[in-house]
Amino acid sequence: MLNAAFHVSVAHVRELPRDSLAEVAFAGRSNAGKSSAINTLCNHRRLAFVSKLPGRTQLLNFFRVAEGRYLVDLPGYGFAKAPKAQQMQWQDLIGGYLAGSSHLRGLVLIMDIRHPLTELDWSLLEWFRPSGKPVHVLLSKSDKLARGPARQALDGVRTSLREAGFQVSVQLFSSLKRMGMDEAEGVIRAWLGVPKKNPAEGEAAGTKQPQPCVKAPAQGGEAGDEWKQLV
Ligand SMILES: Nc1nc2c(ncn2[C@@H]2O[C@H](COP(=O)(O)OP(=O)(O)OP(=O)(O)O)[C@@H](O)[C@H]2O)c(=O)[nH]1
Ligand SMILES: [Mg+2]
Repeated sequence: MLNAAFHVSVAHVRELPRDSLAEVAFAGRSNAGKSSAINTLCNHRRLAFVSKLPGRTQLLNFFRVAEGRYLVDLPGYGFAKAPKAQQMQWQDLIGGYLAGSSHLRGLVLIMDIRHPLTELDWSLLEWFRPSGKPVHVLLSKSDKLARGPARQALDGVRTSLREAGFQVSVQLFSSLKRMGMDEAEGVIRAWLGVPKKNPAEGEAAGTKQPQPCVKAPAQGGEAGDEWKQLV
């Protein structure tokens, strides 16, 4: 289990935490279970906002795991019902962050096990590949499939990624059943450089109350421009 506290919500890449040393981002289609995975890995019911309705996470939400070490909950992509302008803005924000953050150590890509490797997932993987940063896939909602079909889906995704030339690790995960926790936590800790028995964790978790959500400034179309400046 990771100990984390909410740190800040960010609407523009220029507002990223200044003390950051290492970040692990959670990306994936809208409703895939990103926020749920963060809550589960941090053993917290409402750290990140979860919703039955897609498009719930609209900002970059930073959760502090240790001094200068963050998990980043990204807005989901592919939420067709969102207005076009908003979709573009989210893409700019996600793309700007993923391309521009020098502290990003790795990407956790969440895919619903029943709908893995959609076109948008492939686009993200292709787009992120030149960064050379590692990707770890969580096949979420694995509780929705019986053991055999889940295993088949896992093998299928691994094979497809390998055949496409991606060196990406893949695992089964369920927030509902708390399945796959240790493996995911191990990957994230290694990327963040936060070993399991880290004395700094006590400070990050228990003693400090999560801060209230920082009100985001009115969102314009500037995130894309910020990205261009950064890349
Ligand atoms: N059965 C099952 N449902 C899950 C699991 N993880 C998430 N869900 C459900 O899926 C829905 C979406 O979960 P979220 O965690 O909000 O998804 P998200 O990827 O953060 O969504 P956006 O912020 O909209 O991009 C919610 O109704 C969750 O309860 C899981 O492991 N098993
Ligand atoms: Mg979310």
